[in-house]
Amino acid sequence: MKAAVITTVGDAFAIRDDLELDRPGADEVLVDVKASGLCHSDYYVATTEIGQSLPAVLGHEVSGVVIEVGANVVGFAAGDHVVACLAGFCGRCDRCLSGRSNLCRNYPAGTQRSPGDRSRLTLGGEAIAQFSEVSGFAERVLLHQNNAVVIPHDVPFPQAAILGCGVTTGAGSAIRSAGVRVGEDVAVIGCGGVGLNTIQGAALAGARKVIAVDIQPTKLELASTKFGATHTVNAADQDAVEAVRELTAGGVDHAFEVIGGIPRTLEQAVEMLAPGGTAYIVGAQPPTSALAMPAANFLFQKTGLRGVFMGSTNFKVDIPLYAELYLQGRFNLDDLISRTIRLDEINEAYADLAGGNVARSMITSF
Ligand code: PAD
Ligand code: ZN
Repeated sequence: MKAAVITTVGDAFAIRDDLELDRPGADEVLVDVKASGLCHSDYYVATTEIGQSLPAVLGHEVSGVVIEVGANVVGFAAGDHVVACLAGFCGRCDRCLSGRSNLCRNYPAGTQRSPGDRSRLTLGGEAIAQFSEVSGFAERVLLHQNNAVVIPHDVPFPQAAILGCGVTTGAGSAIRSAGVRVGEDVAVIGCGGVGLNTIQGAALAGARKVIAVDIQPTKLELASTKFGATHTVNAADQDAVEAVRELTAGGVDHAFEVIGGIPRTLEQAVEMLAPGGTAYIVGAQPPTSALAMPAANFLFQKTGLRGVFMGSTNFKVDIPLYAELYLQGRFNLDDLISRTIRLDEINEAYADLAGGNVARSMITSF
């Protein structure tokens, strides 16, 4: 099988055609990949030392067609269109059984093969790490059934793929994690593939002001013309905190940091809150990233700071929901796809993402 492999942090993705993918185990679904999105998280893992086991096949934003299912798989059949989601769950713990699979106590082991079992992915007989239980920069993926969901045939594959991470994380952070309510004010710092979805999630939930903050005019334009931002702030030209406080007569109810790795923008998210507001850490933070903020401000401003993983999604519910809203014309997936590429163009496409030029590049040819 062909796939993009990372062997050393900081190296370019190497395209190889000699990987082996195992046959489906009892709970597994083998999928022919049709689209695979270039989320910033994979680039972050490829370029930052975070303890990821290597060599690995990265990629976690995938749609495709089921080829074969294991003996215990329920609800999937060959020919089904599916989306992968790394927010896997065991389905047996108290969290899962009380409808909060996003807080599964057995994540991620609950959907991994047991230690000692054959690795799902191998190269010359040696195990290759399956990043996020998906490894989507590949021709095929082998998923636990609790890392995949069936979607309608009429959602195009690139649009479907982004449901797996950019949408569940972005829109979910507004709708599920923050529970944005009608009339609340929201600021989103960072309008990439994830942040644009936070913006449209907040708009869908009925926010009054949805303020997009970025340093790229093209992203701000996209945020306001296609995704429901009511106001834009170019943080390269003005102080983001002052601008947001001015636009809202003193701060927002919810501020989302959707860039990652820059402690200053996280502080900005907290500083632009109204009394009682909450800031959310959505962007990925390296293990060394630390905040130094006056604790008393949280006390007297009654504010909070909260980490959000994958938009608190119960993805078996949320992905079909966003797919249906898309088919109804109420959720924009089309303008998230900046361009489609071949697997062997992955390094150039990530360089463009790092430059801030694209919302999402989608691999559609392998
Ligand atoms: P992206 O690179 O598409 O978007 C980042 C955006 O931030 C770009 O539009 C930049 O122009 C903008 N930006 C950069 N610097 C600044 C600044 N100083 N002020 C304002 N804007 C700025 O990334 P993405 O949307 O794919 O991902 C965003 C983050 O979310 C990234 O850290 C990724 O790893 C993380 C993520 N988290 C989860 C989760 O579960 N928490 C899931 C998926 C992705
Ligand atoms: Zn992602």
